Amino acid sequence: MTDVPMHNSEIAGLFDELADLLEIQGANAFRLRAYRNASRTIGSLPESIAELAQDGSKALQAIQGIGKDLAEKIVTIVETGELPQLEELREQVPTGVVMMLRIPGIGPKKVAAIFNELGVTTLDELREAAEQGQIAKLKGFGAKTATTILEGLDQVEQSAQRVYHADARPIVEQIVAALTELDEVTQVSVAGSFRRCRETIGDLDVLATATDSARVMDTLAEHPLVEKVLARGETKQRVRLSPLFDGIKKLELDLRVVPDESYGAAMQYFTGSKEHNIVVRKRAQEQGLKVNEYGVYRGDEYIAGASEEDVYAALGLPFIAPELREDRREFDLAAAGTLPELVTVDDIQGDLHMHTTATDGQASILEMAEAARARGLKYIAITDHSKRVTMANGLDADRLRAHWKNIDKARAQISGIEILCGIECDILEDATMDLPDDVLAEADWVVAVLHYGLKQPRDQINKRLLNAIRNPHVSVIGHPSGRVIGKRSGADISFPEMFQAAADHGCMMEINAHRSRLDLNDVHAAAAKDFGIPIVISTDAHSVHGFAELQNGVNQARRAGLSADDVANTRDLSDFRKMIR
Ligand code: DGT
Ligand code: CA
Ligand code: CA
Repeated sequence: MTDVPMHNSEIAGLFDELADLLEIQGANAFRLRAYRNASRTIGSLPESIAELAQDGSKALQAIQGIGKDLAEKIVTIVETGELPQLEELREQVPTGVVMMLRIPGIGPKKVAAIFNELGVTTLDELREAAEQGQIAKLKGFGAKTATTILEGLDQVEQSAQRVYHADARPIVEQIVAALTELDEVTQVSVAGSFRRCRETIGDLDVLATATDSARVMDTLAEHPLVEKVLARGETKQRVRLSPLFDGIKKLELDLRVVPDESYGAAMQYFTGSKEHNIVVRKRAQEQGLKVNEYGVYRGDEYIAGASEEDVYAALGLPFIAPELREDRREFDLAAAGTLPELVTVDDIQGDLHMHTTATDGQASILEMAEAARARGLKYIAITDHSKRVTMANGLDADRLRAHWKNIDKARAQISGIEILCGIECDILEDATMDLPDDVLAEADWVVAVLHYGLKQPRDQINKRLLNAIRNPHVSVIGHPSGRVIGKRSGADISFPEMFQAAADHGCMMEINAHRSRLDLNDVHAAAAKDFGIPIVISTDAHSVHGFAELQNGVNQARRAGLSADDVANTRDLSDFRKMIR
């Protein structure tokens, strides 16, 4: 058994959990902030904290924001896999109570009141208490809070079960790599929703072909990321993985070892989606064929199954990219011979949404540009926040103009990458822009966004978006819905109206690539393409590591059926500039 060091994200998750638990217990804000900042720092560091910790707590203290106390805690975590203080808190505060923190609009103080005064310890009990009017009666709560809780509960219960695709990726990659190394293994692949690149993953599905299936299953069972074997058969195993981030989400993984001649059929079957497979099976039946996870058959005769291409070909279909397999329009496109060649991350030449230390980013203009260039990008737009976002030290007109001067200076200091002077400008609640038109007119690139008042009625949301779209200085609508996956639903938008206006006025639409946003989503991005609106995939990077999010946005674009041509920032800068109105 190899010793895989703890992921930074796992360690970060423990500090988040610590802060949550302490907050419910009413700990002072200063301590909480220290733990939350530590979590953020650790989560965004490129080097392995676990490896640094092997040199002792002194090495860790060299990291900005990590003091003696934190450093010692990290060493304990890395050496023992746990933190005694956290174990104690977990015993004092039930998991169900911690989960209440995820209900939008319900902070730790309210959670503490629910726990201490009503003795409510699970989400089910909370629902009951809200439905029976006990919540509304609590001091400082009222009927409105009870409603907020009931609405939020549905969301929390769903999201608690699912993990962001990008969070699952490093985990499943390690496991696949460990299995691939075995001599007895010939092929390993991930199937299921992970392969289809859904924005969240319920569980992982891994397929392998091997000369010795017991050896494959033993290896998985002993993998450091596997916490428990839940079930094991001759060729099938289900395991629970170590907690990912917050001690709540534990991914489970199904491993299936299949014969060579069934590998393609199994990949096809277990990649899904269920809805896609139903159509595939119906198609087979219409041709007098049968398709299952073992192969394609005519009567008892095996026709195909070794590769997915063979399986689709046997049914008279071209290969359909996994991202498109949702029974949306993939079969129509296949029939018409117009399945798109999907955009890839290598097609992307520019990143048009990012932050620097001028507002809430962690790196300077030049550092961001260097990091972008190192990733092969040819141009970026620096888009710091406008003044309404006081929390992020948003820029007013004077500071913005000074910032743009600094961008000009940075431009002169770096070659091989172009930097556009941009701004992420809030569309205010009253539907005006946060900065005057004469300022916006000076920008190379304006990302207009909703941050506040997301819960306004549809009419007002529409008015805000349409005003922004009609503003000739606005280049793109950033994260249009404002949702945070599993945590906050987006604004109530009339998408057809918004897209029609964007198409009429030459305003682009963003797919924000951050794992928790992915906004536009797949369905809406496909609709935007139908309107002929150029899509921009941008990372919204807040540090030099943020560029890695690009893959998530590209995944979402692929699920929307976008080709490189549909994505504006696949063009070189001169062609891209021509597309900015
Ligand atoms: P998830 O895990 O909720 O994110 O979504 P999936 O799509 O990975 O679903 P999962 O893990 O339940 O099953 C993996 C694939 O196996 C699924 O996409 C299609 C296939 N599959 C599973 N159960 C059925 C079934 O009852 N009928 C059909 N046709 N296919 C199934
Ligand atoms: Ca799955
Ligand atoms: Ca599964």
